[in-house]
Amino acid sequence: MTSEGLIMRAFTVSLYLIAVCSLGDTSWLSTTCRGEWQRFGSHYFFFDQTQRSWTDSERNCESLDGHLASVHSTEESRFLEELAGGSTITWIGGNDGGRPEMTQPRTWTWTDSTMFNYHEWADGEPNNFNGVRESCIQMNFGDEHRWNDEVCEKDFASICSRHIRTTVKIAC
Ligand SMILES: [Ca+2]
Repeated sequence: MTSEGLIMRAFTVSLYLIAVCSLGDTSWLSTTCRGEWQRFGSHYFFFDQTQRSWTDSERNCESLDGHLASVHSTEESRFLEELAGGSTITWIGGNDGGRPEMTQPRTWTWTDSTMFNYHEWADGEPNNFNGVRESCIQMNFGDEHRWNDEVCEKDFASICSRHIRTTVKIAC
């Protein structure tokens, strides 16, 4: 190859690298474009092993055109349990708003705005353990793999969901 050819080749490679780098952090592409979204009913679900706080997990799901998963039946819960590998403690979208009061009753909501019409708390939960505010819900907790209220700032895996009719920003 001539020196001019080498220069052109280097120029082309540089342009390619600039194009790739200009996309920013593309690590999420591998998690959203490989068919890892699994359908149950009217939603697709995606298990993300990355350890994040509950708030960062919700933000991550929103960046994927969804929310943290809401759960509305035993069947759906078992599906999500299997998706999460059976025993990985995992954030889902339930929270009590982070209000400072510790007393009952606590009002739980889902980040996807669906009704909080189902729950499967582990024995003794939710409990604001040791008097610490635990405003966020995780699944696969304890021997029976049920729900626990936990401190939202702690890092765990998460499950995102999006409605099957949601138009995603990035086509894969
Ligand atoms: Ca708890």
